Amino acid sequence: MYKTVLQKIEQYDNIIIHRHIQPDLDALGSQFGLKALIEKNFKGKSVYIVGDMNDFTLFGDMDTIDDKLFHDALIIVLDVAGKGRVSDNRFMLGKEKIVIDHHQNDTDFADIFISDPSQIATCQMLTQMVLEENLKIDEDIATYLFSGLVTDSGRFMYAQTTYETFAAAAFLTKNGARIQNIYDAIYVEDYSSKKLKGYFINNFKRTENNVAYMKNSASLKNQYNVSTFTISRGMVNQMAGIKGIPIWANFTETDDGEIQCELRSKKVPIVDIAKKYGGGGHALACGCTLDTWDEIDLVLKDLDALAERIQNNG
Ligand SMILES: [Mn+2]
Repeated sequence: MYKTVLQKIEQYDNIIIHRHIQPDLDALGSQFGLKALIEKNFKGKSVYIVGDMNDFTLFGDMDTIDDKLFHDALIIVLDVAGKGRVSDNRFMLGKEKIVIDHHQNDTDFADIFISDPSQIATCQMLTQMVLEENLKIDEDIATYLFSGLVTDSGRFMYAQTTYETFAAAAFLTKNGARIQNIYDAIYVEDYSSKKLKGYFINNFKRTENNVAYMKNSASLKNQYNVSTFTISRGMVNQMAGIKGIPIWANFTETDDGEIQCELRSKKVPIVDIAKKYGGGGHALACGCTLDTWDEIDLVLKDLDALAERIQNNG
């Protein structure tokens, strides 16, 4: 599956690696990991990583590069398949574009699309590429790839955690992944985020059929001195794991007045509801962006109707 990717890398001198906006550790881990993999396994390649940054700075910074570099470059986009969520839109200037992604989304721009929604992380896909193609690896690469594996699997807890996930973890650990460094970064939290969790747990609401939800105004982030991302993606699972709650949703107003929706479900797929409102993602973990507060109630209505059907089917 990955042979064409390696053949393309062989053909280009300049390679630019992108991933989705608001990167999580699977986006960053796969991005830093693939850069280091190319540098270790190919000679004479210039590899760059670009995109927005947030609180995850444990691996270092992105590269600052000139527009000119894109014209004769191979573009590799990781952990996202749709144009709209790729960070640094100069990827469209590239000569050829490869997407490697594990989300359940189609691509609207890639020349080569390596897609496998059965995999829990893009970092797991890249680890399989290393194994299948016998690529050289070192402690840094193992650490980058482990970070995406452990976080996208919810610390090896989500349903899509498979034999392949543990096989990848074993292989990366054997090759020197600095697990403790990653855990130090992901298990320590600051005061304000801990307080924010308390706010969530104490204030979330339920629909008639037990869809848990929160509506957050843009000012909440100033109140707790955190980012929109911390509230939106970071807090949605404060409503997870509650008996009798099959679906939970987090609606967060951005500074631009849009509403970021994070939707989660225990068992029954909800991604079609996300898609109905222009979003996407995984079957059980997905999202969309709304223009107005009023639309939140439409999404909630759809989720509640689904929750009712779940209830009636036992
Ligand atoms: Mn991912």
